[in-house]
Amino acid sequence: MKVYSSDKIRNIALLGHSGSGKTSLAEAMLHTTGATNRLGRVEDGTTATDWDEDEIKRKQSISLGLAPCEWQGHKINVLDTPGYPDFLGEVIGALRVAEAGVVIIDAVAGVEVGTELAWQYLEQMGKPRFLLINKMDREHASFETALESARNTLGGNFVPLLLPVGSQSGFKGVVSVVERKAYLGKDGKPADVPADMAEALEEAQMALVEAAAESNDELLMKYLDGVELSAGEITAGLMAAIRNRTVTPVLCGSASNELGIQAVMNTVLALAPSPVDAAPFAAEQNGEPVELKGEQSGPVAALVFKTIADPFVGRITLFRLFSGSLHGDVRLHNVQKHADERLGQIFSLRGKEQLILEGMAPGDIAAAAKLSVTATGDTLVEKGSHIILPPPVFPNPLYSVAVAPLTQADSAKISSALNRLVEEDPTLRWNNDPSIRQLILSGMGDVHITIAVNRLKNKFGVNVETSVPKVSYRETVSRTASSMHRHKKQTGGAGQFGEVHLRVERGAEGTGLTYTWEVFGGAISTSFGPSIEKGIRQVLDNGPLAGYPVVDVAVAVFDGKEHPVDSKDIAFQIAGREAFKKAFMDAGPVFLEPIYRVEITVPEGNMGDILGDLNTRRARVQGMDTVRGKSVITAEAPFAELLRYANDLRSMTQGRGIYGIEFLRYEPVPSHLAQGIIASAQRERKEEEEE
Ligand SMILES: Nc1nc2c(ncn2[C@@H]2O[C@H](COP(=O)(O)OP(=O)(O)O)[C@@H](O)[C@H]2O)c(=O)[nH]1
Ligand SMILES: [Mg+2]
Repeated sequence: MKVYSSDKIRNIALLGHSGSGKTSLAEAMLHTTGATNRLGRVEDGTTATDWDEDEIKRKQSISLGLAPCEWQGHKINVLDTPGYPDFLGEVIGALRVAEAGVVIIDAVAGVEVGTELAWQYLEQMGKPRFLLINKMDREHASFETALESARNTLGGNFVPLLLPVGSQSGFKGVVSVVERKAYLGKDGKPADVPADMAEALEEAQMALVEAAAESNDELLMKYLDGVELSAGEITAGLMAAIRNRTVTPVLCGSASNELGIQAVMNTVLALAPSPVDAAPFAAEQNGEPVELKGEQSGPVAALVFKTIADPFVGRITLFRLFSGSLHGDVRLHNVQKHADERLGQIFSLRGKEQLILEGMAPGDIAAAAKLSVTATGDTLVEKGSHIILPPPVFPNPLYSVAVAPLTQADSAKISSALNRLVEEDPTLRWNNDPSIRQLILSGMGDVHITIAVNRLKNKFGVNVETSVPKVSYRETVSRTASSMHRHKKQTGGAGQFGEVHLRVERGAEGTGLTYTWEVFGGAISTSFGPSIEKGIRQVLDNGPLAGYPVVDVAVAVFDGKEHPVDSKDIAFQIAGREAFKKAFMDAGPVFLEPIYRVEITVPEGNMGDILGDLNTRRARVQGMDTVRGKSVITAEAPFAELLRYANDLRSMTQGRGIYGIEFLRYEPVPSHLAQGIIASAQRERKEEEEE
C-alpha cells in the first residue's frame, strides 16, 4: 500500500451496540473504495474484519478489526470494534489510536445500551464523535425517530449532515447538506437534490450554519449581523465544534445495501481531525512530560495498541506511529522492556490480509510480525530516546473462574496456552493461586470467559473444566497469647530435645511475619534462633485455622530450654513450629478477606436498586455522585460478594450499568461467616486426602 502523509490520514473507530452494523459498514467501505471486489456479509462469515473463527461462528465481532480504506487521495484507517460490553478492552485499544469515533445506531432500534456505553467511552476519552443512523432500508426505519432517541438519551447538539432520500424499502441514498447534492444508488452517483427535499435541506443547512457559527465568537457576530458565512468559514467552524465536541454530526445510510457510503466517507474525511489536527501528543521522556509534535522529522515513537497471538497467524503487533517516520527492516528499542526489537516488513493490516508498506508517516497505523518481547501498551523508539507514550488504560478484570485441566496432557500445556491468550487480550488475566490451589482466569464477563475457554480448546487443544473460584483468605490473630512446646525424642540412637516459649500478637498490616528474640540469660543458645524461625515459617503458607496463608503476626521467643547433647536444629524447628501453632490458635485467630473498591456507573433510575443490592453484599458506600447525567457510586465490598457482580449488575440495569474494581486491603471476616469458611476448608482437605 502507498505511503500517505499525516494530513492525508484519518483514524476512525466504529462503535456502538452489537448488531448495529459496524462490521457491515467497514465491509461496505472496503468494497466502495475498491479494496475488495466483493461485498462480504456477516451472515456468511465473509467480512474482512470478522475473520476470526469464533467471530465467523458467532456472527459477531469479538476483537478489533482493521479496514484501511484509500479514498480521495486519503487513507482512512477504519477500526471496527466489537459492541458487546465484555470486549471493552478492544474498544479502549482502538480509541487510544483513533482521532474520532463514529457511533452507529440502527434506524429501527435507535439508541440501545451499547450506544450509551460507546457514547460514555468517547466522552471519557474526549474524542469527537459522529452519529450514523444505519439500516435506513429496514422496515419501520425512521431517521427522525432514531435521531430523537439520540437527542433524548445521549444529549448534545446533533446536527444532520446527511439526510435520507426515501426510507425503508424506498431508501435510495442520501443528500449531503454541506455539498447540497445527492448521492444515490450503490455507486453513489452524484445527483440533484430531489425537489421534495428542498425545504428539509434549507432547514438542515440553517442548523448547520448556526452550529458552525456558534463555535467561535467572531463567526457568531458575523452570523448574527446577517453576514453570509463562506463555505470555508462554515467548514472551519464545524470542524472546531466537532473537535471540542459541542456538535455531533449526524450521518445516515445502509451498510449492507451500500447506500450513502461515499457520502459518509466524504463527510468523515472533510470533518474528522487528522493526526496533524490532533497533535501535539503528550508523552514522557526520562520521567519528564514532553509533547510530541507528530512531525515526520521528529523522534520515532510508536505505541503498540493491540497484539494478535493466533497460533495459526502467528504473533502480529499493531502500532500507531505518533512521531517520526518509519520503514521496515529497522531496529527499534522497546522502552518498557529495555530491549531492542527488530522489525521486519511493516504492513497495513486489512482484516487478516497484510499489505506491505514501504514506509509510514506519523499518525498512520501499521503492523509487524514476529516481534519478540513487545506487548500491548509498549512504546517503540529509536535507541537512546526513551520516549514513553501513555499506554491504553485497560480496566481490571471483573469476572473470574477457576479452570482445572482435564487430563495430564492438558495440564502440561495449560500455562503456555493461557500466556498466549492473555498476550492478545489485556483484559484477560490468569494466575495460579497457591493459597486456594486453583488456576484463576479473569475477564470482563461470562461471555468473555466462555470464548477464552473455547479458544483454549480449539486453538491450543487444552480442555478445562470451570468453576466458581474460591476466595483467597488470609489468617492472622486478634489478641496476644503465649505458649510453649517441648519436643523430646529419646528412642534409640541420638535423641532430640528443644523447648520453646513464645508469644504471638498481631503485626502491622503488610508485615507478614515479624520475628524477635527476647531470650536473655542463655536459656536457649542464640544459634537456635534461626531454627525456631524456620519452624514457624513452615506454618505460614498453610495456616493453623483453615490452611490459608498467615499474615501480619509478630512472634517473640522469650524462653526455652536446651540439652547439651540432644538439642539440635531440627528439634528447635519442630518445637518452634508447634509452639507457634498453639499460641496462634489461642490468640483469637481470624480470617482476613480481600476488600475491593468498586465504582459503579448506572442510570439515575437504577440508583435505589443498586444501593439496596450493595447492602446485601456487606458493602460500605463511600460516595455518590452524578457525572454527565449518570449516578456514580463508590463503595468498598468484600471480594466474596463480587464474584458474579458482572452478571448481577447487568441484569439489574438491563446492561446499562458498568463498574470497575480495584484491590484495597484485607479485612477481618465477620465472625458469623468464619465458621462456614472453616467447615468448607476442612471438607476440601478431607476430599483432597481421599483423592
Ligand atoms: N437491513 C440492514 N441490515 C444491516 C445493515 N447493516 C448491517 N445489517 C445487518 O445487521 C446485522 C449485524 O451487522 P454487523 O455488521 O455484524 O453489526 P455489528 O455488530 O455492529 O458489527 C447483520 O445481519 C447485517 O447484515 C443495513 O444497513 N441494513
Ligand atoms: Mg461487528
